Amino acid sequence: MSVAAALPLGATASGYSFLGDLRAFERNDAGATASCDGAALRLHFVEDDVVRVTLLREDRRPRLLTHALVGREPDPVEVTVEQGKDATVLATAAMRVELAHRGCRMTVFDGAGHVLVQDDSGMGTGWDGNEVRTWKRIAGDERFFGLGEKSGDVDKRAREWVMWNSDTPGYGDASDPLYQSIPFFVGLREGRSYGVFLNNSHRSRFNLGAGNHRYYSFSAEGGTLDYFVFAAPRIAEVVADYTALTGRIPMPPRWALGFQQSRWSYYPDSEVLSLARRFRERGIPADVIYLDIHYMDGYRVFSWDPQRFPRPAVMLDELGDMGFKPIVIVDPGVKEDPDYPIAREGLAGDHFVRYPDGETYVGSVWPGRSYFPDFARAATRAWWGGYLARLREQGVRGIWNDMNEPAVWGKAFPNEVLMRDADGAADFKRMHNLYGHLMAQATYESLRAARPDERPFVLTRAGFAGTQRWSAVWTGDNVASWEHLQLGIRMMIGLGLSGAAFNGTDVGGFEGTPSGELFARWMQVGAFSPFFRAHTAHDTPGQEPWSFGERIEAVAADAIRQRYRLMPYLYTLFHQAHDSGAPVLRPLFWHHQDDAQAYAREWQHQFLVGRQLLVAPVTAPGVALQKVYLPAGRWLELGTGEVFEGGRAVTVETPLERLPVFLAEGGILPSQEAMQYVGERDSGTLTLDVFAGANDDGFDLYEDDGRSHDHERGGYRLTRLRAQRDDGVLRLDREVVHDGHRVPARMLELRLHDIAEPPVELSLDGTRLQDKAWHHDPATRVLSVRVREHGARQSLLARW
Ligand code: NBV
Repeated sequence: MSVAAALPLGATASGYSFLGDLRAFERNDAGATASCDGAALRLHFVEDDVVRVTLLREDRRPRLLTHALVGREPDPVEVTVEQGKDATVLATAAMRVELAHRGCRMTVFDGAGHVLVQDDSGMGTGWDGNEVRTWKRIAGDERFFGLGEKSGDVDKRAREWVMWNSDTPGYGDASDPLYQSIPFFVGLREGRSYGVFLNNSHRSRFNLGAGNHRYYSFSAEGGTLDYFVFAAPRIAEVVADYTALTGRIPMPPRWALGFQQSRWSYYPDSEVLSLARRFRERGIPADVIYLDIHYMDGYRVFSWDPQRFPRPAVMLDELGDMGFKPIVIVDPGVKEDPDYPIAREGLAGDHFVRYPDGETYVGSVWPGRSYFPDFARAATRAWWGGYLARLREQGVRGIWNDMNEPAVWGKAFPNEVLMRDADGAADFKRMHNLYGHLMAQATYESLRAARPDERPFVLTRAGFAGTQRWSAVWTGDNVASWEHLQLGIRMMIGLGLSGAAFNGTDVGGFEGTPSGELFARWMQVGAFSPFFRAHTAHDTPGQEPWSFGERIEAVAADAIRQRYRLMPYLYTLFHQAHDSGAPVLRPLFWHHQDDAQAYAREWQHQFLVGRQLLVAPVTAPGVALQKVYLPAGRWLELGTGEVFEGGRAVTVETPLERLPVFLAEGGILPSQEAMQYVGERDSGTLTLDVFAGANDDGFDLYEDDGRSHDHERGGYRLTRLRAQRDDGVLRLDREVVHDGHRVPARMLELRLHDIAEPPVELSLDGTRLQDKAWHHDPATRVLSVRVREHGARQSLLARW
């Protein structure tokens, strides 16, 4: 006997009450409200393929969260409604929602009629006190990805995940929750994807088939059950829809893609400067040096230690002259100190969070007893931002927000404390998960207001859905172990699938000390991570590229140089993330959704960087031979020029010096010469590695000035690069399709791969090229051609 038959719907012997039968149905513009026994369900289509589901309880005033959403006016969606005897169906061009009248149970179908999300027929939607929850039928093959910064496998199934921002130093694969809360996942059933975003900042729980075989569920300890279902059959579209709703990364300053060096902490100023010089003397590219908490005077935010940093502006200037962009840490805790102007001003301006009785909250953290700014208040964000602007004036180029879960000693920031946003006061049950998000907003917005022509750079440890609009994220206090190198890759994949495209790990590991081998392998991964920063704790030896002897230094420097060479490619991928929400670092299944092997645990530490680069890093010690899975198609290993047939696993040699990276057939990879720092000089040459073949996917190269917001007004150049090859003819086309940014004159170095013989004829735009303009190397099978980039269109033709 089914439970539904045994228990009358809407009544229960457990603490939960369940939504009951349909009583009334009211249609409105882009959806409808169903009044059911116990509560109402509002269904509102925000896109053809996105429906918002909101539970309106009779005994609770709905207070919908706005912080995660970009709040753009949705396009009107055409919705048809068909009321049947047992069910009512709402349909758009892309999806269908069926509401069974019995128990108001909901099923979401894609446009072709496949079930994507289905309420559990027995439980559906329910509540118990403040807790709200919904239960969905789980399919045998259902997989779950995303959920932001989470431990575990890439597939999150069979665990229960909690959203509650937590300071978790030295976390492990079983630890949860961690620093950030992104209540969004991508589901996959029978190869078709969908997504769910729970728009609720209270402590929430995602049970993805843990401890049961019947359902997955998501719940929140308070607030309104308010969630979005994305009905897009391709994972990339689900993430595009989710990021249309919660926002996408701003274009970062181009230097932020460079290598970043950190430790807790570099001081005094002479040490910081000698670190900078060391990079330049050794010729190892780097763009950023971080100052961790020791730069401050007694950990007072916005102060400088007068002994360690007597003349900060001078030091910052010198760093700037060497091409470094200094970034300082800014923690939220403000020292309770009557002689400290920030504390005094904060109290006078009512900028700190308070208990319900009005007493200012004091918790202990680095500075000792501290107050905490109320970043929900626009006035507080502006006040805080004034100090950030001063740091910028002194020569600080970016802000690193730490401890903003918020963390306090004792790990129990009180829930009764209040924040005040435009909607009124709310306690930390609601605001806790938003604290880092609002601090990042304060930071980004004030830096941008202070320098309207400059792109801010913000890094945050805590965050929520939507934080990507303001800040890059890193995965907190990881550990120098091989397990963490692997976990870090899985976390970057999860973050990327959750809108947080600009993410990375502490390369080398924060806690503990890596072996030289681990450091080298991690640097190789770092070079392909969106955010590339080496960082370590205060009680460990340095983790600079040269800290592990000559051989490791050479490997680390190579990895960094490769990063700088690939800058034109990587920068374009950041633009893709900005434009469509596509992660920079992608799981194999992002582009190979129908390939079962792309989901296999065995390959989950391989990843794609953009569509055409597949990286198969070594993530264990002593691996001289690595098995690599290559999806269907042909792949060119960049280091060796060897071509592999995909759709199978291959074995490649992996001495420490080698990171296996493969270029997909049809791919065109732009690169430039390595420099000491981003923008050190004009490159003079754009290199294109071309692996022409059966498809002509090519690449659309994006370029802009790398620092201003002109790109928002069309100030960029987009160049379409395509290659075609069949029957003894290879054709390479370059076409400028948007010309809003002037690129300095340069040469094109074309490296056509997998070419066995020299061509009998080679021409550019119909004119035969002289012999000295090209060279064929039979050993590497590369045909190199050097031509001047010229005009809006160029076409190279080779014949054999
Ligand atoms: O500011 C010191 C550290 C910092 O280096 C690290 O990256 C953060 O995640 N910070 C945590 C505070 C130390 C807590 C043990």
